Amino acid sequence: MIFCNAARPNPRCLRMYLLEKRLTLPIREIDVDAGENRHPEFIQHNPGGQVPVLILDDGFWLAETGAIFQYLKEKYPVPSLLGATPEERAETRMWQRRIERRITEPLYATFHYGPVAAMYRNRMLILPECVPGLEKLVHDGLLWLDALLAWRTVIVPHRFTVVDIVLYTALDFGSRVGQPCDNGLRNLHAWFAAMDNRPSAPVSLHPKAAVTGIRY
Ligand SMILES: N[C@@H](CCC(=O)N[C@@H](CS)C(=O)NCC(=O)O)C(=O)O
Repeated sequence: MIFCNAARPNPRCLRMYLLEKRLTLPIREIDVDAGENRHPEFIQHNPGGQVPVLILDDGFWLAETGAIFQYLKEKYPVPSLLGATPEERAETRMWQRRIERRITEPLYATFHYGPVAAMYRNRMLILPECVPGLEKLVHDGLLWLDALLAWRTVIVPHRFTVVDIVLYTALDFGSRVGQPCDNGLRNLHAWFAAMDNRPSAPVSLHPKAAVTGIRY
């Protein structure tokens, strides 16, 4: 297996997952700034044109963090950051989808359509006019989550899961690219501080983070 890595938040999410699972994989660095992930040889294997990708031993390119988490959980079941039973895994997937739909996907789209629109214009459809609405969506999602976190310390009740990693890496990134969390969201900030204290949080940062100051 080879992990196609980059200085970006979704690859960081996979790095943190691997650290929590105590797994080490050979790494191939992809230069996303230079558009290496959009070259024909990359696209031919991964039409989504994005990172991370896991190149499996049979040569298949597996993209999408959710699919990669699932695959690695099946290969290396313990510790399971998805759940120990079919019910727990389904519950984790349910929360992951909610967090992606309400928070992380609009947060990343705000980044693509805003500060880096010029770099991404020839890669994807850029809709700058959507930024104000997307920002409202993210805020609404965070408000919703803040209320839920009054009753628990992790997103999926009673279990630290991959969903905490998905949200933490997105919000940490957002904090440095013009999307800080509202200070009034106290439960969310307490949850974030606990995530930030996990040993995997600093170790999962890409070496480029020390140069750019961006948390990816
Ligand atoms: N849904 C995908 C999202 C992956 C994604 O957004 N990757 C970004 C980096 S965080 C990327 O490759 N951006 C560069 C590009 O689109 O050219 C996943 O979960 O893996």
